Amino acid sequence: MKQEPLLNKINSPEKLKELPLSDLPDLAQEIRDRIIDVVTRNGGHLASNLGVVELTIALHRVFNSPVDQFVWDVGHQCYTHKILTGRNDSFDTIRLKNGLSGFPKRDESVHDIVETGHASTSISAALGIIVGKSIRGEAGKVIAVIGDGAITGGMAFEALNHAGHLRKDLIIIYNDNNMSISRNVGGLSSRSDISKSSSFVSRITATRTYQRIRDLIDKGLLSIPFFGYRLFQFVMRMKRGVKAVFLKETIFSELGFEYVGPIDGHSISMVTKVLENVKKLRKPVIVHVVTRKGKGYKRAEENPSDYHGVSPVPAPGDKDLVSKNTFTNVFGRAVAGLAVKDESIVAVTAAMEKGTGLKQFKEEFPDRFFDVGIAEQHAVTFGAGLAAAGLKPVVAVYSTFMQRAVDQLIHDIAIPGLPVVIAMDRAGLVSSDGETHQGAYDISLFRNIPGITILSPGTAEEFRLMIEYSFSTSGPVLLRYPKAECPEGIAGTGQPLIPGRGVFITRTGNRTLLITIGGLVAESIRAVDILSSDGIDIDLYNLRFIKPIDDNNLSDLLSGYSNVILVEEGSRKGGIGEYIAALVYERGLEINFEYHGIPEQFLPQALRSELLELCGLNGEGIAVFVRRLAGMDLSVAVSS
Ligand SMILES: Cc1ncc(C[n+]2csc(CCOP(=O)(O)OP(=O)(O)O)c2C)c(N)n1
Repeated sequence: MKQEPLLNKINSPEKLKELPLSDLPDLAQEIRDRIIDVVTRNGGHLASNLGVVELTIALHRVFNSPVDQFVWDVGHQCYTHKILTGRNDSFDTIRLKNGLSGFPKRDESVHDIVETGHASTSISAALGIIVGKSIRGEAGKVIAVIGDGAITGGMAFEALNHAGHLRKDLIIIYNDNNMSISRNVGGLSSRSDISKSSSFVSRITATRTYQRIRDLIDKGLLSIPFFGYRLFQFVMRMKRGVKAVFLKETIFSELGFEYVGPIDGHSISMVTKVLENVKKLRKPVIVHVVTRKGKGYKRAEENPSDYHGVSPVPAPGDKDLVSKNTFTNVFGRAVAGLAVKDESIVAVTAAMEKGTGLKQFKEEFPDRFFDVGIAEQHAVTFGAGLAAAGLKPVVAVYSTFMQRAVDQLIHDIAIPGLPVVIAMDRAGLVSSDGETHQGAYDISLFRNIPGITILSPGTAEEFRLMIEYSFSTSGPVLLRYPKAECPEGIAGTGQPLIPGRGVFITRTGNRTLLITIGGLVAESIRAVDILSSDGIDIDLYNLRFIKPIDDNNLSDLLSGYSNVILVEEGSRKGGIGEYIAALVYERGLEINFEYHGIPEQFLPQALRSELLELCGLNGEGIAVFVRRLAGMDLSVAVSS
């Protein structure tokens, strides 16, 4: 008879604790199967989640969530945590519209304490919580789980430094799988096979003498159940001595942390025993856990980078998910093409080589390609340095992660006027990742910075022109484009760029004008077609430049219309529409002007097509805006 799945019995961490130790490997297998099944359908972070199944089981066995609190860095590896904290039944809705979030969400569960999505925040947040608990006299441990990728972010170092100083009993689980999305960058990352490693953490623990002593004391310690804690403390002191004598101090010890590890993160019993001892320490501690990204799913183990995040199965007709001609691909090919002719072009990414389309560039120009780790601030200022040295850097970054580097853009690039190209992918509405990943704010954050140019392509030919233009300009240029199919062959969009000016896509000489830009060019053309099939003709103008805008040219153009509607795929507040509304006011233009963008709210997860619909920014929605504003004039235009 088929046994009832163990998962059916577990709707809380308490239930998990009731399972005998011997059932845990089977439970881990059930969780893995569940994750693989759902994520291959819905999309999501596959390899990262498969790597922490045992670790998460051990964490929930040893600690008492929600009295003890977990802070997951990035939060992309929280699927087992969600399954074990009462969300297995709804797990198959993960990342879908109105479904479970792919990241921790406070309003989803009391077990999700901190909301995340961006990397390297966990230690800061966890430290704040433990300080808060101690001031309020509340019980409970705080455990930050951070990967070797996320720990490369500057914030993590800032927090480590502070945490070591405060000496609160913060526990940091350092999940070391040697991978960020691509192979990890830098001296702090290490290899699972520690004996072969040349990295910092492994180097210090890889000498034979150290290994032997460490093995001996670890085994001795862990096999004594009752005296474990006393012995553990003694061993800690000894290990410190061993390290001090043989290996100097580790960077973590230097910062004031007790350092434990590395231990096998797939051994539930080993992790459990270590955590039980660590739990009793009254000082900051780092537990170095070695895991395998993609564990248990051969394809993901062999190719963790491709399986870091997988796309959902595309809905019929969802071109954004199946198209090979995305904005990202057009960007990657064009930059690599220009770099053949111009040896001063160099490319920088902050751990998003594939996502930003720089793979081809890396393969063709390995010496001119730089992955700086999850370090957007550094990437931008590093780009400034490259430009100051006479090179032409392009820093490719997602719009949402560029939020990290506002000051670096102002202080290091814009004030000195350095020719750095910032290519912002995923600008606008972003599928499935929810609030933290929407590219809604770059226009309002950056448009007011003096001396920069911001361009947004609507088609492939326009994009190529803009990339070429960016590298030939003497100052900073930002490009913004969505994760979407990139249309090609649209009238007008191949015309040469004139600074501050756009181009007409349709011009029939009537009284209503639709202004569009970037990812909304395709949707606006659909709106024009929808209206035209009802016998309504409007003009369509593609702005091309978000900044600068040639005010005189634009106000002359606007004054030829009665009704003007602008649509933009960015925050409506502080966006291009507001800028043009001020222009209309200042110039005293007597037109009906209306603008639409992303409303002032954090948009939840859904597909880009669903989000466009929600904001009224798809073809149908834009047609509705036009009819509403220009209704009377449209009927006049039609009848005349
Ligand atoms: C600020 C920021 N930049 C980039 C990303 C994209 N990102 C998500 S997960 C990830 C890799 C994280 O690597 P690691 O912490 O080692 O976790 P793993 O997936 O290997 O378990 C990256 C770069 C992000 N979430 N936040």
